[in-house]
Amino acid sequence: MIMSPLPCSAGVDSDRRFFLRQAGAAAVWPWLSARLEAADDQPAGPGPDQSVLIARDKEPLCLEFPFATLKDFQMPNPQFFVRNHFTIPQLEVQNWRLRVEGAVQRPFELTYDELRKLPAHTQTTLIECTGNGRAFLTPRAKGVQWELGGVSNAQWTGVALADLLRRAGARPDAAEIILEGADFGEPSSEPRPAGKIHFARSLPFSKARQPNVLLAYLMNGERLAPAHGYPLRAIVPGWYGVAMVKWLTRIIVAERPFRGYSQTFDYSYFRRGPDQLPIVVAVGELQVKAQIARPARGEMLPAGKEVRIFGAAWTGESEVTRVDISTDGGKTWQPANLLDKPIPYTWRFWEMAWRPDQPGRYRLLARAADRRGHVQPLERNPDLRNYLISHPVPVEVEVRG
Ligand SMILES: Nc1nc2c(c(=O)[nH]1)N[C@H]1C(S)=C(S)[C@@H](COP(=O)(O)O)O[C@H]1N2
Ligand SMILES: [Mo]
Repeated sequence: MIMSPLPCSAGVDSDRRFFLRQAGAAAVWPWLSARLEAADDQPAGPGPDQSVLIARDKEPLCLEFPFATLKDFQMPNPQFFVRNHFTIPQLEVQNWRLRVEGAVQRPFELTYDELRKLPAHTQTTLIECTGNGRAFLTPRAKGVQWELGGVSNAQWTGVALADLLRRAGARPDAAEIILEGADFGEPSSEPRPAGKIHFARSLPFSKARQPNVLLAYLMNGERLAPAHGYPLRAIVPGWYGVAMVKWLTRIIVAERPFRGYSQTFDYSYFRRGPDQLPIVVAVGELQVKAQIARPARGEMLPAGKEVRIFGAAWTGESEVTRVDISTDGGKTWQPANLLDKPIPYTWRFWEMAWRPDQPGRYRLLARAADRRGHVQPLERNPDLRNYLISHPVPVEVEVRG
């Protein structure tokens, strides 16, 4: 494959030569070159705090945010949930490259420094794992047993995927963009391909071209931690986490839909057409959803005292416009108060004051709706297999006199 030379890599070299000329004497050369090497060696950001997060899996590492402690709109990096399928690759930016290839006129490769010199964009985006809430499914569904904390929101900074596709001259009739990570291993369940595979996932070209789809190197203003994809990961606003490939090393412009493992045998569900025949679809856009953070499941509350019911709601390519709360297991509903301003692709906090006068057991439910009129389904649709868990999950509390 032919790599076209990049103007900015030439820029780096001439800067360095200029700098060396300024430094002058030959005697300083070994010392200076060691210093320059060290300057290129940008470290990864601080990783997850395992004393705060709930370990759902040690290897590959899966850590849940304790959702009952929710308070920050932007989740501090050490508290952001983690979902890995394989061992975290330990990448060094000096050796790391991003390749853009496939159905393009000008395939190219970027170094980390070259990438950091491209125009940067910032986008606040929520990541939810498609299995979030799985622990509440009956019968038990296979996969990581997330309760409510397979979700977090952060501010991401990086380059627009669209800019790189333009630079490569992606064919306008391309079907999809495949994102490949450096991590690899054997998938844990059948059916699966033989041996080790890399984590890879595609986006339709129409989605990949949106200016808010980023390849991010900063998370809340800090370098990504190795657990979150250092040095580079995809951010796909409005989609489930599985599309936000970490440890990105390759972008392939594909002329046909990509039927890779993580969007066929894994991370897929059934949708009924007008003829009622179930067809397999890859997990993509987020479902509208509200979750109660507090009170927490099993909490004891004093009768006759006001309680604040508090949580968050989010959706895909729309905006949360309504959250309703039931304190009687779904018989009656009252609107919650939506807090702050809606920011697309993030979560919106909400609250409702509740004063339970009678002692007893109460089932609290939250149900969100978005501007398009999508409403959380009250019942679980079994066609969704072990994914897209968006029916309201009851929070049972006890009120004592
Ligand atoms: N390369 C790679 N990217 C990946 C994954 C992975 O295992 N490998 N997991 C995906 C899934 S299923 C989710 S939910 C998100 C989780 O991102 P986080 O660990 O930063 O929270 O990363 C996605 N990107
Ligand atoms: Mo996920």
